[in-house]
Amino acid sequence: MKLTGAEIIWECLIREGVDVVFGYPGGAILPAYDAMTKYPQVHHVLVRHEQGATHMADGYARASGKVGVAIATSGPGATNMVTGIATAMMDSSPIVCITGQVGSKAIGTDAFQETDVTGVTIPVTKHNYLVTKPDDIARAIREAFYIAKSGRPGPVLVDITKDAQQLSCEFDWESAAPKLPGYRPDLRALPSEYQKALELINTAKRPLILAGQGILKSGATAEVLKLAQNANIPIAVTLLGLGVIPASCEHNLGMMGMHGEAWVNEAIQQADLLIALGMRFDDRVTGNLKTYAQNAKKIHVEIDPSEVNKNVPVDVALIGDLREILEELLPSVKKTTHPEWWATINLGKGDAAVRDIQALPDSGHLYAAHVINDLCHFTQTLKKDTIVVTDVGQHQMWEAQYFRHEKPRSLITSGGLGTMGFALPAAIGAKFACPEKDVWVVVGDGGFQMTSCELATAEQEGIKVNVAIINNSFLGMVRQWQEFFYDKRYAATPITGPDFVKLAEAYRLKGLRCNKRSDVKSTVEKALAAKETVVIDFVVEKEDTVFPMVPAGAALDKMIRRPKQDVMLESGSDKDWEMPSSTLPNVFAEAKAEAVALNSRGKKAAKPAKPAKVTKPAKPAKTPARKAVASKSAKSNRR
Ligand SMILES: Cc1cc2nc3c(=O)[nH]c(=O)nc-3n(C[C@H](O)[C@H](O)[C@H](O)COP(=O)(O)OP(=O)(O)OC[C@H]3O[C@@H](n4cnc5c(N)ncnc54)[C@H](O)[C@@H]3O)c2cc1C
Ligand SMILES: Cc1ncc(C[n+]2csc(CCOP(=O)(O)OP(=O)(O)O)c2C)c(N)n1
Ligand SMILES: [Mg+2]
Repeated sequence: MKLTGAEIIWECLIREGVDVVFGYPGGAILPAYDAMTKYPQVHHVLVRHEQGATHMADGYARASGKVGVAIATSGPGATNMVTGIATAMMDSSPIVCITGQVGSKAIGTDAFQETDVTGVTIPVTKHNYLVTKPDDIARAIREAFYIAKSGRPGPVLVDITKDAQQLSCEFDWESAAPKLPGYRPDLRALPSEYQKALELINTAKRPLILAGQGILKSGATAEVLKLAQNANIPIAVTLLGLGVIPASCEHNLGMMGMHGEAWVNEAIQQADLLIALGMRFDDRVTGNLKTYAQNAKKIHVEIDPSEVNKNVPVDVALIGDLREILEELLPSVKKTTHPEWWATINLGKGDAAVRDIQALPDSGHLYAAHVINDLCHFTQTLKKDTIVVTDVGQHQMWEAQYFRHEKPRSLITSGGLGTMGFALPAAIGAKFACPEKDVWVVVGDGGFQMTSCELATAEQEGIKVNVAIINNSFLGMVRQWQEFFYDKRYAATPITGPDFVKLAEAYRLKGLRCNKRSDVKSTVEKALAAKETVVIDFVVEKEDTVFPMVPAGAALDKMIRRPKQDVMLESGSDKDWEMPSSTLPNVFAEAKAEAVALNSRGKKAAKPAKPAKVTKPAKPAKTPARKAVASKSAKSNRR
């Protein structure tokens, strides 16, 4: 059958099972848009910025497990996609981006809207193609889908010149099957490594599973739980592993890493065996590599050989698909109980385990943790199948700490690139993937302003997502680093914004505001009852801090904990909040000295200094004082 290149694009997408694409038109992609009118079975979502298209495709992919598709024109359209492509790359999300390119004869002439987008995206794509002939379009698209979803998933870009879209050729789907002799996504682990792994698992006294996003990609939740149950092994999860192992699973200790649970990081440092399953030892997870889990042997089960021995040297590497590897291992794993190891871990929880913020008396102030804890509680008691999509910052970490994810794909967040502006468009993509689910956006007042234009996309499409803005009038996570490591000089972190309620209304959507904990429930109920997208401005305490925290470069168990006498939670006064140095645990000073030394000079950490004197900050413009709130019973809310 003879078709134009533009028609072949849509024929291929349909055969790949695509029913929705996210895009924005322009000159070099116009033939493809024109041909689109003949293919009503593919729904096109007109975004407001091409970055939004890539995040929507990414959110769609993460929510559904299928490949998400984004389309844009050449030049600025294509370069606007780069952040979304890099975001997908870092978190192994399968998306295919199709871009128009100037005519093949004009390539290299600095033609109007010409950018070498395959050149630009080499480091942030799993693979990319420049297609200059209609005959090559079908194979490029078929290979793009195959590469995006096989092995370790990732983004693939197909850049198609305008003349390749306009010219015609014979279209034969069958003969355009992928031909990729050098691509080996189906690696198999060596039998000798299985033996070594079994020996370590069956003889370990203090084993710990590190559960990552690879479990989700492999669909291996059941196998991981079986391993944990058979040998009674505790599990620590990464940020991207949240939900992959249910929060209520008795073996699940919680999140590891920079803002993970203190007892989880302590368990990692005390373990004699780490079994890393589909996680890549990110620096947010390991802290200082020189001091990381020094007493532990390490087994790494990983599909991408380039991840093995990259950050953490391991004793055994099982390279291949996690589920297949665990199916092979499980029958030979001995039943054990490890009672002493569990007793040590439970001891480590200590008072930090007591953090039922719901039980705290209402002081009249609203904390982000309240909002997220209550949101989790209300959506779960309503038995709503909910997906939460977070942006990047403090609210992201509070969501990870206080929302209890029970199901895989119930949390979507930008982990590796940490892309502010991700949440709203990714949530729109997730809603297209799962229209039957409630989709909540948890976003900071800073990040929301980066891509809030996509509210118009939600309105035009008539789809509903619920947006919870955690509005602290600060670029909160950066402010927190300034608080700890830059003597509270809040340079460029106080941030204003529009009236978010009026903004929502301007988009013909619903806007709500909540600044009291007692109003959270009714606000959530109102949001759920509305048919349209709802934007809620949760006005929270401005200078709250995410505890615990491992300063960048510090050892994993050198965590900054909420001080025992937390002035913010316990004082009755209304004065500016200041952390008195006398109340700082020594570990704060040690960790801070270590981090500052590593950060500023790239040298070894200096000897732990005396607790640093924390000076009172100059008051930034428009940043009202941190209020002292809550009663003595707030002591139990330590992390
Ligand atoms: C502000 C901020 C703070 C953060 N703080 C923390 C923190 O405190 N704790 C934390 O954990 N993270 C934190 N992160 C996230 C962190 O940066 C990483 O994104 C995250 O730790 C990566 O998790 P992962 O290794 O499980 O997932 P990924 O990065 O997705 O890695 C998954 C691994 O699984 C492998 N894989 C994929 N498919 C398969 C398969 N079929 N079989 C076997 N292997 C497979 C992949 O090759 C990859 O190596 C933070 C991020 C931000 C933005
Ligand atoms: C695109 C982008 N720019 C800058 C950053 C650096 N950064 C990380 S968190 C953060 C602050 C986020 O502020 P906000 O969205 O208000 O969330 P909060 O931390 O206050 O919850 C910044 C600027 C980033 N991650 N992404
Ligand atoms: Mg903020």
